[in-house]
This record gives sequence, structure tokens and C-alpha cells, in this order.
Amino acid sequence: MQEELVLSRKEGRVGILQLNRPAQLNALNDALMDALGAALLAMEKDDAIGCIILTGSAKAFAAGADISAMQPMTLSDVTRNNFIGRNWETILQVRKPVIAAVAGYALGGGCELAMMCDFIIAADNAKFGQPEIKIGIIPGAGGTQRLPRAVSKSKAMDMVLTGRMMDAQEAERAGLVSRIVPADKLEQEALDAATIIAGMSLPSVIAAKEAVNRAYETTLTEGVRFERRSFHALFATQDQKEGMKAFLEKRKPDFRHE
Ligand code: CO8
Repeated sequence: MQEELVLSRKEGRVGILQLNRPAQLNALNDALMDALGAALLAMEKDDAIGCIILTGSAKAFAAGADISAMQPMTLSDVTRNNFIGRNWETILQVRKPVIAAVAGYALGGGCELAMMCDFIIAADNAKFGQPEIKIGIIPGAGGTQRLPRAVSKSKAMDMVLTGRMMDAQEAERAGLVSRIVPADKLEQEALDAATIIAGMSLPSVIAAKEAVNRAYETTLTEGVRFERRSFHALFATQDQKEGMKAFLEKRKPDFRHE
């Protein structure tokens, strides 16, 4: 029987998805991306989940798109099959937060997938890179667009043109990752962060994610207007009443996610 390509489990209100082609360093092929998309959408629909973690193995988050699958592809193949568009961007439909917990290699499509998550927690052995140039292509799942937004044009150009890797420390200095932890603490750190988020009111979590993402898509004035409308809208939730009441009564809020 074939191993599951994406392992899925729950810890409290946290959904955990693990890429599972360890022998190929989680090289991302079509079947794996289909499985990942389906698992993400299932967690998006599940009311008992408030935050999602996407992780890989101890050696690799993902070492990129599957080169053996791509090598024989023609222009006609990739165009007809909408290669990348078809199943790589499902993650962008997810409105709940997705945390990338990265140990080992996050290269090419693996780095791009991590950057499609809402933030990255890195193990101290993590390595990030866009090495596509070394095999005669360029990043194709957002690397040339998201990397400069995350780490500046100069560093992004350096990474994309030389194909070199950056280690976790450089990635944190550059702003690509939000925190670094010892490799054996990665799972717990990600779970702790996700549990905190999943304990917040889901409507406000969704609004917060949407507003921060808007910063990358619009002008400052429009972005601030968007934020203001979302902020006002949250006063229609039960959780706003409960959150503020709980603060005044010096107790923990009992959010109902409505
Ligand atoms: N694709 C297919 N197989 C891979 C990949 C990959 N990206 N990466 C590793 N593997 C396989 C190896 O072939 C090897 O298989 P086998 O045991 O059968 O020979 C196994 O995984 C273990 O790998 P290594 O023996 O190479 O392990 P090392 O520890 O020596 O090296 C490295 C680790 C440095 C990570 C090395 O494997 C490597 O350089 N991998 C390729 C990295 C790369 O170039 N990634 C970019 C790919 S292109 C891309 O991602 C384009 C994205 C576009 C968007 C997505 C479109 C779908």
C-alpha cells in the first residue's frame, strides 16, 4: 500500500499537516500537491480547527518541486495542465492562519510553499533557497515576488540569481522567518503558537490575517480603510462583547467564535 503523502492530525483546535515523502526530501509532485490542497480545504471547513501547521520531516520541509517529474515536461504539458496554478495555490484560499514549521531544506517550491504560509517558524538547521537557476529555470510559484517582499530586493536577487542557500540565522535577520528554535523544539514551539492563535476568536483571527495580507496588495490609504471597516465589523460579534467583558472582570474570555 502506498504511504499517505500528507499526514493529517489534530491537537486540540490545531490541525497539523505533515508532508510525507521523506526519501525524496518531500519533493513536491502533483499527487502530493493534490493531497495537500484537499487536506487544507478539509481543515478550513472544520469548525473544530482554528489554526493549521504545515511541516515536513527533520531533514526537509520540502526540497522543491519534483525534478524527476518536471524534467521531461514540455511547454505544451505545463500549459495544458496549468502546472503550478492548478493545485499549488489552494493554500491561498485558506482563511485560517497557516504556520510553516520548517526544519532542514526549504528549497525552490518548498521555500515558495513556506512563504505562502502566514509565518515561518524555523528550526536552527533550516536552510532556505531558490536554486531553480541551477537547473535552467526560475522560481515558478511566487519566489521572485514573495522573496523580495520578505527580505529586500538585494538579498532576493542574490538568492534567485546565485541559487545559494541561507541558513536559519540569516533568514531571521532578513525577516523571512519569525523565530528560530532548536530543531528538537520546533514541533512544540509551532504547536504553542498555533494553540494561542486557535484560542482567539476565529472571526477576529480571519479578519487580522486578511488585513495584514491586504498590506501587500493595496495602497496605505486603502489598506487602512480596509482595516477600519474590518475593525468596525468585529463589534458585531459576540466575541468582542465577551473579550472586553472578560478583561474588565479580570478573567479569561470564553470565545465562541461567533
Ligand atoms: N526533486 C526530486 N527529487 C529530489 C529533489 C527534488 N527537488 N530533491 C531531492 N530529491 C531526491 C534526490 O534525488 C534523492 O533521491 P535518490 O535517493 O533516489 O537519489 C533524495 O531526494 C535525497 O536527496 P540527495 O541524495 O540529493 O540528498 P543530499 O542530502 O545529498 O542533498 C539537497 C540535499 C541539497 C536538498 C539536494 O537534494 C538538492 O539539491 N535537491 C534539489 C533542490 C532543488 O533544486 N530544488 C528546486 C527544484 S525546482 C522547483 O522547485 C521549481 C518550483 C516551481 C514551482 C513548483 C512547480 C510545481
